[in-house]
Amino acid sequence: MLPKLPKIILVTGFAPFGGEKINPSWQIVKALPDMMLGCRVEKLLVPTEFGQSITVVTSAIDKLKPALIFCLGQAGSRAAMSIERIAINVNDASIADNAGAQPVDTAIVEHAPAAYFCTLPLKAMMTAIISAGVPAEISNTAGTFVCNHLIYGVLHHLAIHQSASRAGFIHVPFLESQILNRADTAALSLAAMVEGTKAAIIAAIQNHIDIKIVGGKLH
Ligand code: PCA
Repeated sequence: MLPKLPKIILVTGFAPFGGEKINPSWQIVKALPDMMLGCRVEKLLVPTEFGQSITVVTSAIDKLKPALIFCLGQAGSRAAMSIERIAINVNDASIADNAGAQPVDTAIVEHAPAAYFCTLPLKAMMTAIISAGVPAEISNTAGTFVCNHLIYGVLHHLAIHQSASRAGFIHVPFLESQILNRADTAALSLAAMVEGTKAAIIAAIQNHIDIKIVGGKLH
């Protein structure tokens, strides 16, 4: 019997923050095709805000019931597309979010696990991105700002609802247009990051029935 492919894939990107005019994550998401390997690609713009980001994405998950969830965010200090391995139960913001909130050393969810592993096939995605000619790496920290907050909230939501959906996070470098006045900072083109993201999504769909990474939680 042929494996049943996921029908809906949710891909999210963030609004600009920290004084930037654009956020490459949403530019990439907007440029993705609407169908990939027979799956419908749902695209969602997420506010760069503690709390609200989780509400917006978990509401979409409840409505759409996507089999695979890819959250993207900007990490301006990075030179490669970074596939996150883990989300930790900590908010520790060094700048305010877009609603003015700046939580320091707080839990994302009180009395919840210290961390969750992302449940997408990290290595297959990394290999696929590199094969598309785009730099990629596995990252062992998504930071402690809104990106880590969102993916922790998503993985916690899936865990408490015993959902079979799988979720992960890709941090992306700046776009070239964002580094014009800081030439020593890394950047990638939009075209490259769209190709890299497409390759990662295709790899995850193809691995959907044979995921090597075992999702779990750390206490
Ligand atoms: N990057 C931030 C939040 C929104 C985004 O695109 C982060 O890395 O936490």
